[in-house]
Amino acid sequence: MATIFSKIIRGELPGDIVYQDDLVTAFRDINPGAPTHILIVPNKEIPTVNDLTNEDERTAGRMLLAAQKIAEQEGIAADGYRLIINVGKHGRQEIYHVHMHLVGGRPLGPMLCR
Ligand code: DGP
Repeated sequence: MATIFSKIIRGELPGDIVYQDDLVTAFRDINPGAPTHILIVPNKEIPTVNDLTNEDERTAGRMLLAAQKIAEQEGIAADGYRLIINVGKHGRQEIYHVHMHLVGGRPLGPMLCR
């Protein structure tokens, strides 16, 4: 079964896509936690960071380079932003298709609630 994110990537479900290349796609989060909240997702379905292999090295690197480009595109690069990847149960990962959150557009609070 394809993930929701695969369906957005393939255009089978609506998504506000802001960036796409041969390895990754980025679209706005449906439930934004900041003025800019974008998900950067490998085009290949990989459930969690734990499932990455050496073959995915270029894809993993591309996620960061896409984040850099999108932050520039969104006008938030100079002020800064946060990149987050949730992994598994303790990481409160909801969608089991690797994704990196790019959040910014305002000063963000502390990284973790203690
Ligand atoms: P995580 O907890 O890291 O797995 O975050 C999943 C994020 O995915 C969450 O912030 C909400 C977002 N999301 C869930 N379903 C959809 C959807 O159908 N479309 C979009 N654009 N985002 C979604």
